[in-house]
Parts: sequence; C-alpha cells; structure tokens
Amino acid sequence: MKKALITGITGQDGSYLAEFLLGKGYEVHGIVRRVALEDPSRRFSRIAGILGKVKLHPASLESYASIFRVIAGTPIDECYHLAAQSFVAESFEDGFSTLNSNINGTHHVLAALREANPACRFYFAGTSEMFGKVTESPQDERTPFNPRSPYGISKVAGHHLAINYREEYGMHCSSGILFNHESPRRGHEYVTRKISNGVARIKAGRQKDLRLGNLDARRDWGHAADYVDAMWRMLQQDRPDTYVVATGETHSVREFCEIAFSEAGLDYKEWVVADDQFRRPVEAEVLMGNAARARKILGWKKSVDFPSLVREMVHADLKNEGAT
Ligand code: NAP
Ligand code: F7E
Repeated sequence: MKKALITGITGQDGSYLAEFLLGKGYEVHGIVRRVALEDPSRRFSRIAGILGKVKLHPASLESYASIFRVIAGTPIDECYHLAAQSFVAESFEDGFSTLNSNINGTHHVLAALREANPACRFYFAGTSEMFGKVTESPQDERTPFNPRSPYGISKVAGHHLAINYREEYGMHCSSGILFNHESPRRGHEYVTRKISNGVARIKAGRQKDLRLGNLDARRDWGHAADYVDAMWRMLQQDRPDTYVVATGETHSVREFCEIAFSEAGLDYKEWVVADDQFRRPVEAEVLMGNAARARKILGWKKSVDFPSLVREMVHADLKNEGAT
C-alpha cells in the first residue's frame, strides 16, 4: 500500500486530494496546525467525512524541528506540499509572514525529506500568480515569471527551491503551476466563493448587496477536484518535471457574477457594488494557461467547464443558506 503525506490537508485542495488518494488505496497522512486539533469542528470541516480514515500529525510550517519529526517518523512514498498562506490580498497586508511560511515552510519540508527520506516523491504547489504581469498569453512552462505580489514572489522562490533539490540532490521534485481552481469548498475570502455565497445570502434575504473590487480582472478558473488529479499524475512519472495545469479559457469576475446571479433568478447589476477597498495595489489583470504539456505527458484533462463550476458553487451555497 502506498503512503502519502499532505501538508495543508485541511484546505480546499488538501481535502480533495486526501479523498482522491484514499480512493486509490493510499494510506493518507496529513500535517495540521496544533491549534486546529483544539477546534476540530471548525478547522476540520472540509475533512470531516474522512477523519477516521486519515492520520493527522501536528506540525508548523515555520518550525523545521516539527516538520522533521513528522517526516522522519512516517515512512511515506509521496509528499504533497500544499500548506501555504494562499490569499494574495493578505500577502500585501503582511508580506513578511507570507514569505516566511511559504518560502521557509517549503525549504523545511524539502530539507527534512533530503535528510530522512530522499527517495520520497515531492509535489510543490506552484501557481499562475508566478507569471504576474504577463509577458505573453497564454502562459506555459516557458513563460517568464514576473510576480506582482509577495504571494507570487514566495511561490517563485518555492518553485526554484524544488528545482534545486531536484537538480542538486537528485530528488523526485515536481512543480505544478496551477491556475485558479475553485469548488464549493473554496475559502470565503476568494472572489468565486464570495460571489456564490453572496448570491445565496441575498436570495435568503440576509445580505443587501455584494461589494467587490476589480470586476474586469480575468482568471482561468477550473475545478479543484480535476486539479488534484493532475498533482497525483505528476508524481507517477518516472522523471520529475514542471507542468502548467489550466483550462485554457479566461473569464472576468463580471462574467462569474452574471452566471452566478442569473442561476438564482437575479440580475447582478442590481446587487453588485464596486468597492475600492477590495482592489489590490497591483495585480495580474489577465491570466490564461496552456496545459498542452500536462495533457500530452500526464494524460490530464479537465472535466468541469466554467458555467458548470459556477452553477455547482451557487447551488451548494443556496443549499447551505436554505435558499433553494
Ligand atoms: P487553502 O484552502 O488556503 O489551504 C491552505 C492550507 O495550508 C490549509 O490547510 C492551512 O491550514 C494550511 N496552512 C496555511 N498556513 C500554514 C502554516 N503556517 N502551517 C501549517 N499549515 C498551514 O489553499 P488551497 O486552495 O487548498 O491551495 C493549496 C495550495 O495550492 C496552496 O499552496 C496554494 O498557494 C496553492 N495554489 C492554489 C491555487 C488555487 O486556485 N486554489 C492555485 C495555485 C496554487 P489551516 O486550515 O489550519 O489554515
Ligand atoms: O481573486 C479579483 C481579484 O482572491 C481573483 C489563490 O488560490 O488563485 C487564487 O488567487 C480575482 C483577482 O484569487 C474581489 O482582484 C475582484 O483579480 O479569488 P481571488 P487570486 O488572487 O487569483 C491563485 C492561482 C493562487 O495561487 C492563490 O493561492 O478577483 N477580485 N473583487 C476580488 N478578489 C477577492 N478576493 N475579493 C473581491 O472582492
């Protein structure tokens, strides 16, 4: 039986990946923050359905000793390093802790693996935010990085750390440059969930408007369940490498609103209010990925299109809010 360790198992992707690996017969281990163990009903909400099937280990990304203890004590074949401060807007507020968690956290995991289990395969959670102010479109594995946020900078550093461990120590380290992926499990601060939840709360009479920042920003949005499949496929290859994972389509925040509100029988123009407090100092205006390499080498393809993703999120939140 293969054994995998997921850092960030309580997050959106970690929860889908844990289910995916259990479905493939893996023994699944997860790293969680010690404080999360004290508040399981809230902090483990995304993994509530599989709590009895996974083994959780407390550790902190910021502490090498705690990460080393878990990695040295758990004989694993694959390590999916998903834990990170992942909210771009927050990285402008506190760039220091984003850089600390995301760069040192990645270095701690890689260094512990090198010391205790160098044969373990490693996945790094790279991101389209590494492209930032894009120099070409669509973006693929050869597109230069030009990050526009502390978050993007931290991920460029993590990506290069993974490649360095691959080249210097011969470790099986792959990096996925994943474009935005969403689901009903997305955190409430990200724009897609803010919209689907806002629609449901407006429909239920609990919210009077929805305040958003840049409605013209364009993102390449896919479904998280499809993207964890790509992570796993990367670690099944004989050789470690870097892959872009994306749908190849770009849509604006406005288009997301249009479909989401109309799904609940509403016109977004009557409810959405532009509010500068949700604009970023600078940002990647338009992102669109070319996943040709992942399709060809990994045999990966998306199964959920953009309108279906929006509808799934809206219907889940309408149900949560009792507004169906
Ligand atoms: P998420 O929902 O924000 O989950 C982040 C996870 O990291 C949570 O389990 C969180 O634990 C954990 N974490 C954060 N800081 C930590 C720390 N200091 N110590 C230990 N654990 C910590 O993110 P996601 O959407 O699943 O994304 C997973 C990874 O993919 C992230 O690295 C993200 O940057 C990257 N990524 C995401 C996307 C996307 O569109 N979703 C695209 C490209 C790359 P708590 O639950 O305790 O907070
Ligand atoms: O913003 C715009 C905002 O916060 C998307 C993370 O998973 O994907 C995510 O990062 C767009 C941006 O995600 C609001 O300016 C407008 O252009 O949902 P988001 P993100 O910043 O793209 C990447 C790939 C990651 O790697 C990250 O970890 O929507 N936008 N109005 C807004 N965004 C938010 N959050 N709130 C608004 O009110």
